[in-house]
Amino acid sequence: MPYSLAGKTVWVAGETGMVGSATVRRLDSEDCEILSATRKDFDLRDQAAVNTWMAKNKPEVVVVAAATVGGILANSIRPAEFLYDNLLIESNIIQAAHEAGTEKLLFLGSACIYPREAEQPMAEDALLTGPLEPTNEWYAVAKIAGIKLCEAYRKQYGADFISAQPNNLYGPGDNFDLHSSHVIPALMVKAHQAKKSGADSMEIWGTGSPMREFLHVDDLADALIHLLKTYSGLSHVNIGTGEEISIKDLAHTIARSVGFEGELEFDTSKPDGSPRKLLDASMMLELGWTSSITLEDGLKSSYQWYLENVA
Ligand code: GFB
Repeated sequence: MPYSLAGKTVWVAGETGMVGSATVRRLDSEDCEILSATRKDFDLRDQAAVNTWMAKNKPEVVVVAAATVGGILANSIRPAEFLYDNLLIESNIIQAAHEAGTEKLLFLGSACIYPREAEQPMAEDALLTGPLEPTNEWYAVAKIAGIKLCEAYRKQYGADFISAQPNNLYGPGDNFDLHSSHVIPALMVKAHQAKKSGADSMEIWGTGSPMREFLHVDDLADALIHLLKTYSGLSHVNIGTGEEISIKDLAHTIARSVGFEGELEFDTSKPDGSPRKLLDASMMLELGWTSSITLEDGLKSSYQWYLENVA
């Protein structure tokens, strides 16, 4: 049976992050009441604090969009934080939601949960069929634990807890810090700075050959609301666009849209990470959802957001 959000209290954990804020924006057009609790109110790694807030506010719907996240470099140099923070955040929220009688919970995973050598495109059942990509295995292990928590609470307690795996995200609210960002914001900053300084070249990490699938965060938010309303099952669900691009082509596209005309220099001492991670989004398609924001349009509006809010 479809689930109605009408009149429900909804808490998006991580509401100030890129995914959380997009989800809150999307929820504005639903007939529900959005509850708010941010980092200033309490630390999601503190089980007692999460329990207290949940017991008091009793959200009927919870979206777990809070996480310690970052790009390939941040994942490799901060493995303890990526594993510890994420294990605590997801465990605390899921347990507290169970105790508070939350009707529906949606946990956000990541495409890096799948094995490095998984057959492409990667379907949901590729989970735990092989070794992970080493550059982000810590984050992936935490996200796999979150998916399994939802499955376990569903099996043991009959809780309607589901999970979704989006591919590489970008959009308004992204992190543009070169040490911790993902590739799209990083290349926007690099192209922008190279253009401004009149540099001859900009640096791209790795060989440029890895393939990536990028999903605009507003598409993700729309998919999450669709899932909340239409899905109740044990399996996690992939969310992607079905389109992929090499890092080299992405770098050319970003340089063009920013207006940088110099050379691209590939620093092959930096890691490539996963060679390819295209999601099989058939389950979402069967549920009646497809993405609508093209990479070209998404890059344009994200660069505009960067110019207006960060640069
Ligand atoms: O987006 P990204 O950091 O993460 O890197 P992953 C994607 C690709 O872009 C890699 C290359 O091949 C990078 O080497 N790249 C080129 C750059 N230049 C740059 C640059 O200046 N900055 C960055 N960051 N990359 C992430 C995981 O893996 O995937 C996350 O780290 C998450 O945990 C996410 O799971 C979905 O796509 O490699």
